[in-house]
Amino acid sequence: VEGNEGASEPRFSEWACQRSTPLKHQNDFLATQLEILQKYAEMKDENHDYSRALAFRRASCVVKSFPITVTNVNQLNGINHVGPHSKRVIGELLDGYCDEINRIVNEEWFEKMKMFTGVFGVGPSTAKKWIERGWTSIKDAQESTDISKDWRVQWGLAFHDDLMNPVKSNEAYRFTEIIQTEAEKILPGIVVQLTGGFRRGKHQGHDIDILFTHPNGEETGFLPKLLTRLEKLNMVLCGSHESSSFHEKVLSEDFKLTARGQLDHFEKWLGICKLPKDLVSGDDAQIPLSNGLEKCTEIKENVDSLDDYEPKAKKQRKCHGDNSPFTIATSERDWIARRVDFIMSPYSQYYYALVGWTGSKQFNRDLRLYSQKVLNRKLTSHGFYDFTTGKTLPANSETEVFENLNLQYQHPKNRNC
Ligand code: DGT
Ligand code: MG
Repeated sequence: VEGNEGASEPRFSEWACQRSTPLKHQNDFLATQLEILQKYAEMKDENHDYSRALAFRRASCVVKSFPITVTNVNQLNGINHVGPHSKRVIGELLDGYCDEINRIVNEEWFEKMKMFTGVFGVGPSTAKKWIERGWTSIKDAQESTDISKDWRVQWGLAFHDDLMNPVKSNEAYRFTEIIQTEAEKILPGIVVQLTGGFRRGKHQGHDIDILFTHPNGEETGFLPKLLTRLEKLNMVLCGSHESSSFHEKVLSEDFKLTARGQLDHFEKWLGICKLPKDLVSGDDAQIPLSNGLEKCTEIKENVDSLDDYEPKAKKQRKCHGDNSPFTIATSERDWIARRVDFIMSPYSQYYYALVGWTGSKQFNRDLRLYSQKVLNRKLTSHGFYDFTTGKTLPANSETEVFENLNLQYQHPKNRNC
């Protein structure tokens, strides 16, 4: 631990980015309960301040990386980020009953909020409006004619049954293999990296995040071509392409560290893909990876569902979701809908992007706050900016990102704050 060399008992750092936070740890119950309070505070928050929510998240993060099982709240005395409220809750939980959490988990409003915000494209404010309309189920939203025009919400509702089913890690790996194969055909030398929770060793997640880069800087136009190819393979349901909005200023501009994290400026495609069912349900040992791809090409194209993707379109933003969503019963199709994010990073920013897109969100928040407060530098997924010299520090590996930050390297599996 930094600043404590030679000491027999390493100090428990106040910075999560200086601690190891594995997926499996010994304080799972406490962490889960504190995250209920975080979620509830996030949903209740009318001013988009999130400081209350973040306080619970930081406390959860502490117990996740705490070296021993917490059996007595006094073990947390003097530990930063476990404030009086979190401490009281932990004490009550350890005594066997926390009235505050008990009330929250039994609150109908909270159940509905969790249900509605689970829909792709639906945030707390939309969910609140739906509750105010008296809707009590996803079906109410699906059957309404007065629904958001947002393509994500429309398609999210149409395929909610699929999307609420977590993506498994083997699915994510197999899909990445398909993408790797197709990407390599389009642009030899392209780097294809599965990121997000799966890179941190999670066994399931809500989406598949894939980061691309090209060492020779030949990536321009790649994502539209990849999407065209995936459409030919009938693997695209809907999505939206965003051009890069990066400019030098974003490296140095002031930024707000919110609970929602900070949006980056990479070229990206966010959407819903169709994954062949055998890719989803298949046993690792029995189905060779290539099968998934062959199966895809066999699926009859659904021409009604998609516009041609036009890479040369004048529009900066092309949205497959401009089409009306359709529904097909799960039993009548041989694919499952999955949320997918494709992100393209220039090679010079790649390792910062990799750290950013590997997450966790809380690990990133902490890294960025640490850069700002301790180093007076700005860290984003695009680089690491020094306010005093006005320069950015390059990184040629993930290890170098940590070195630049003067931090001990944390393996992705230990970034599960
Ligand atoms: P999941 O999918 O529920 O298992 O959880 P994660 O950890 O994969 O989270 P996800 O998919 O929302 O995002 C992956 C990581 O990428 C996460 O650490 C935050 C980061 N990220 C997501 N969207 C953005 C964005 O728009 N800008 C930036 N800078 N980072 C983002
Ligand atoms: Mg993810």
